[in-house]
This record gives sequence, C-alpha cells and structure tokens, in this order.
Amino acid sequence: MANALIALGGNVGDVRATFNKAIANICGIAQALLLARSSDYATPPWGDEQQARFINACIEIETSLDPHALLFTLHKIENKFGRDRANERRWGPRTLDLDLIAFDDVSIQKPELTLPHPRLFERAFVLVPLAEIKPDHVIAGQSVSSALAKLSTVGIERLPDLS
Ligand code: PH2
Ligand code: MG
Ligand code: MG
Repeated sequence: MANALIALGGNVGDVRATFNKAIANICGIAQALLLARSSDYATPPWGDEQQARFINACIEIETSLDPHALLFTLHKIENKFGRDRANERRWGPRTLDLDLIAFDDVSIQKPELTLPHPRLFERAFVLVPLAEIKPDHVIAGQSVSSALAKLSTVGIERLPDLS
C-alpha cells in the first residue's frame, strides 16, 4: 500500500459537487481509502487570469495501485466529469482537474508523469489545502508549510463546509 496526495481543481459547473462525486469515484475505482480531505477553497485563477475563479482542494489516499495506474484512473474520472482535454487551452477553464502531487517518496521523470508534481511549490492553490491536511509532510526536502510560507495567499478563501 502507498500514500498518495491528489490536488483537485475546477471552475466550470458545480465544482464542489463534482469534487465529492470524484472523491467517491477515486476511492471506488482506485481501491483507495480516503485518509484526509481538505476544505474547499476559492482561489484566483493562475496562469490565465481571464477566467472564473477556481475551487481547489486536496486529498490523501491509501492505494494499492502503482503511480501510473493511479494516474490513468484519475484521467478516466476527469473524463467522466466532463473534462475534454482535446478542446481545452493550457491553464484554461475546466470541470475537473485531478493532479497527482506525490506518491510515497517516489520520484519519477517521464513525459506522462513527473513526481513529485513539478509546479507544486509555485502554487498556493495547491499548498493551502495541502497544508490544512499535511502541514509537516516533507516533499522534495521541504515541508508543505515552509513551502507555503514563501508564496502569496492573497485572494484564497476557505469555503464553509457544505451542509
Ligand atoms: N488550474 C489550472 C489553471 N489555473 N488556477 C487555480 N487557482 N487553480 C487551479 O486548479 C488552476 C488554475 C489548470 O489546471
Ligand atoms: Mg492542474
Ligand atoms: Mg492536471
């Protein structure tokens, strides 16, 4: 069994409802146990600022899949919730983005999968929810909270739990 950290994002449709359904799918299809789920956060769009704000969250799961099988599963679930990779622009609007952030201490550099996630330390919209569930977790030699302290969190807003 391995522990994986997954970042969720989206800004099209009822993203918070999509997150909850996607998490249930991840646990079902990836034979995974949900160990932690952050709150949902509203975050300013990064990369392409001319679009609606995103919702972001992070989860920690325990899984028996290997990293590539887990990535394949995440892509399948993105597609199921309306993701259309063929017709989207880089950093643009999307219904659901599931990014594999870290997988135990595995390091992979392949075109289809880089672990830990290569842009993790530039993105407060990933580190803020991750710091809620795993502040002391060390990735590539840095704790999540110390990496977050180097970034601006302006405009990031924790959303109240859905009842
Ligand atoms: N995802 C993107 C592009 N920009 N900005 C925020 N705040 N959150 C995201 O998840 C995000 C983004 C493309 O995947
Ligand atoms: Mg992403
Ligand atoms: Mg992605």
